Amino acid sequence: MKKKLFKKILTCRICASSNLYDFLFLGDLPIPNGFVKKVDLNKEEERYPLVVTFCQDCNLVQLRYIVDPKIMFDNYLYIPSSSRTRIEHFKQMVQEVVDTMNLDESSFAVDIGSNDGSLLNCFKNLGIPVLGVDPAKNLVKVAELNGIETVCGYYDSVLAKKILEKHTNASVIFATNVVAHIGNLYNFFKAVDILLDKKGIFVCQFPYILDLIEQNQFDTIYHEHLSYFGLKPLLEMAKKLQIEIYDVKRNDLDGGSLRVYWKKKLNHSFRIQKDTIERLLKLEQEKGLYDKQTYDTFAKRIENLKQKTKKKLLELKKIKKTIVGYGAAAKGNILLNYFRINTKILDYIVDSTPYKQGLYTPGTHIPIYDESRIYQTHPDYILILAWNFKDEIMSKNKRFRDEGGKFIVPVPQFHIM
Ligand code: DWN
Repeated sequence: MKKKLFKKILTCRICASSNLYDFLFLGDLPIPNGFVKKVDLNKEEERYPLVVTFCQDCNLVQLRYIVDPKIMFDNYLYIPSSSRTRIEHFKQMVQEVVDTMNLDESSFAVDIGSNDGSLLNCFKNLGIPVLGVDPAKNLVKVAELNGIETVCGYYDSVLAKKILEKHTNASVIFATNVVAHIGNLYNFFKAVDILLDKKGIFVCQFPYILDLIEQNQFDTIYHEHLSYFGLKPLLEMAKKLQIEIYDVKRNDLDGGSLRVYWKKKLNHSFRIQKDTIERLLKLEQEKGLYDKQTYDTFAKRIENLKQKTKKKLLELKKIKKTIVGYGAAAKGNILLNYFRINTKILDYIVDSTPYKQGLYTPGTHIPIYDESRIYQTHPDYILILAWNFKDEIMSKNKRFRDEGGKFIVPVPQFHIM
């Protein structure tokens, strides 16, 4: 019998409550980074249910069905260095931490989910020793070629102890766009505590649920992201940990992210920013993040967005306009599958990631080319699937607009520019 590659959760990942309320079903979809080779186009792709549930006790929004991480992360095609905006963001984030912590050659920076080493490279350029941790074997090789020492594996207490056999405790640990991917949060945070120096800090950043809901960012909901965090459930979890949150900051990356700063509970060198934390909790409450009705309304808005977008794209096709996609992002693949957009609507997608070029999008089988193809075929419209980088994409393709082309941004609303 075929092994089951996903499991259903019955209780909340943070508070163990079974008081879960399912509010959104995006379909049985292939994994969002499961790009397909030409030779495999006729093979049936594995599909997994994408159901989102809301814990009515601690208010964590999370996926109902969990896909085996090995299927998603052992070989990974996404790299952060494909966007200048993201690299710039990393540089600023690292500089801020280096300055506030007075880090130098005697410090030690660790990045969990270090991918191709892009973030650690910012530390390395400042002469600060680094170590990456990532489960993707292909990307660990890339990082090592970039001169970033990287341990291949899923970060947990066992791995943290193994790292300590060879390295000192970390002055700073980063996890950007990682905690949402973690199934066993308690084990993960315990592992952070194990590796962290007693004066060190842990910085995690993830797309913020408040922005997700307000900006209709339904396409950032996919199998890789098991949790969609607000501050409240994180504070709930922190009660059971040896580390605690001392500050939080919102920023614009990925359509709106929350950066959370942690320290050991016994470390009194940082003041807990109580007012900032209280203010954000109040905002979450006011915006209805602790109320299941907010999520029901969101689900209805997404269904409307689907109908409206599909209608507008079909109208353009009816008058013989050519449309292509920009950015074979994971989120793009969710949008394409949920909206049922295939090669009848999009001729192709361009993407700057060399590993994605020559492949086809999961489920919808749209071919992926490098960005120069736009100027070979001159489409009428570009649908920006990587809408989080719309400014970067539009500014580097000024020529496309100058030549009469138009951009379509699908989120938060279908919008032609
Ligand atoms: O957490 C996650 C985030 C950070 O990255 C993941 N689980 C997976 C991944 O999600 P994504 O694929 O939706 O990420 P991005 O960074 O929004 O993807 C942008 C895509 O667009 C990349 O494939 C690169 C591409 N791109 C491009 O072709 N030209 C991007 C820019 C800015 C460009 O100019």
